[in-house]
Amino acid sequence: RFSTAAVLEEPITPPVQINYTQLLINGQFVDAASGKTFPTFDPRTGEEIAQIAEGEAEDVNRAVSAARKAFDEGPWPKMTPYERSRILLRFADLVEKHSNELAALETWNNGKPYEQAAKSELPLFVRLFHYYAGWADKIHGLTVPADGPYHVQTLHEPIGVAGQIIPWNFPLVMFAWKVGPALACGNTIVLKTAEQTPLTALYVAKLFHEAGLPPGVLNIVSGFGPTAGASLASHMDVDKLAFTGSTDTGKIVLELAAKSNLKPVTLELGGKSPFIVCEDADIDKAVELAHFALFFNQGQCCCAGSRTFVHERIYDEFLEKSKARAMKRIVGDPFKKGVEQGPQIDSEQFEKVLRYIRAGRESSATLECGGDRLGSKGYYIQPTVFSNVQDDMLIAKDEIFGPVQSILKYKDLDEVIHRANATRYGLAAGVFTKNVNTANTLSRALRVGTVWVNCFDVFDAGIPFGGYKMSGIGREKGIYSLNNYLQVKAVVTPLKNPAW
Ligand code: TXE
Repeated sequence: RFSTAAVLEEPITPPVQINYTQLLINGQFVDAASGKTFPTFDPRTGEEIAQIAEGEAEDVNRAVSAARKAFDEGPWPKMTPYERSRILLRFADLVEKHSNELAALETWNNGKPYEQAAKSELPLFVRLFHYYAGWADKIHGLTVPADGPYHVQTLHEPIGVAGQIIPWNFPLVMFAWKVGPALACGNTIVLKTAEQTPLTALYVAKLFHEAGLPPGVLNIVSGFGPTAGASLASHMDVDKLAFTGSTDTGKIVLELAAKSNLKPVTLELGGKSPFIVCEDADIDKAVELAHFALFFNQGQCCCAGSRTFVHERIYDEFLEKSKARAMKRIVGDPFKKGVEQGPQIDSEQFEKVLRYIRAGRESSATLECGGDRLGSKGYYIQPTVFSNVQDDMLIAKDEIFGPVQSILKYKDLDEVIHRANATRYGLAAGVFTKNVNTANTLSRALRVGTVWVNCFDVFDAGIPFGGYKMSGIGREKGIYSLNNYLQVKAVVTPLKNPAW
């Protein structure tokens, strides 16, 4: 039996109101040029919660013009870095003040547990803005020794208008990863939110203006990918594009950027991250961490530990305990205290996850628990565990993006290194061992952007994040993110001015 806290009860009324549903262009909330709107839904019920202005090409044009003007003429790039830093700090403080409402809005629109949003994601959001506010006045170039009588310096300048496209799994955290460094470097922004989760970005953008952000510096266009998103990616007046989402869409936006004005693109894409449990592991701890690595955020994490590799000698015990842990997972209304898992984001993702579960059932893998929807309303899915998973099965190769754990058996380290790397993705990996040599060997051998040793999903502001291979291009967070939003200019001057 699964622990279902409240799936079958009436949904709890969210303790927040929806105040902002229009596009935010040049510091003003405005309707879409077409007057069109689209519904946004509550994943607990599938019911509409609000109508949102639907931005399309013309709105993207308006937003880019506002951002261009704010960059070329506006006070933003001309402010001192310290003045910009203070606005970022004031904004972070305002978000902190409103974090309960924001967490409620995030849960309502996304379905993630309220406690997770309030206690982990909102504090991380605030921390990210504090972190980047700290960078704003520490960005500087170098003096470079030259082979002649020249004084050579580099200036690190903002790149201009940044287009940013974000997904729905962490709407606020993704906003912070993108907006924080871009603004710290003095850029202006047009941000397109995911069509599933437009609400919290509009709310925080309002707070940004209260904190003193000049109009046009941050513009928010809600809307769909093939219209608003594609217009932004192919816009001739956007100087840089940052995208987080699926690998397939990443390829599309990269092509649009190349075919328009060759704007540089950073991509944070999908993954199929291995979580490697070594022979010497404390099994109970490994079970808990592997469970967290996969099921966190309803399994909707690009870096989810979605291939749990377990050494053959501890496999049987690990499996029994993992199954028991999954069956105890508390699934229910994400507003209810103690709930660990809410609904999937929407019907499309819900159906996709169920399709993969069906593929797993039809393969020779063993369904240990779960395997179906939970309740009859909304997008809840039973925590699901497959054992005897083989590398060539669909569930071991594709990103499922749901609460479906695949457990695979291995014999030795060389074998697991080879199998862990035998994927088109390379975003992250988990390693669980007491042996420092094993930890070092695996950390160096795995072709991924992050290795978490005896921990998982540690997302501090300073830690860079991004993928090898088809998991992306570039790094976000930390010092590495600044380079995405800066141009480097070399200035060369003779040491002695020629005698003219
Ligand atoms: O992603 P899309 P979807 C993975 C995950 C999920 C799958 C599909 O496996 O099941 O992707 O999710 C915008 N031009 N991830 O369909 O389409 C879109 O509006 C420009 C992993 O939601 O990539 C949204 O803002 N933009 C991931 C953003 O791209 C376009 C997080 C992401 O949507 C566009 C989410 C276009 N033609 C899903 N088409 C991660 N890396 O964390 C769509 N978009």
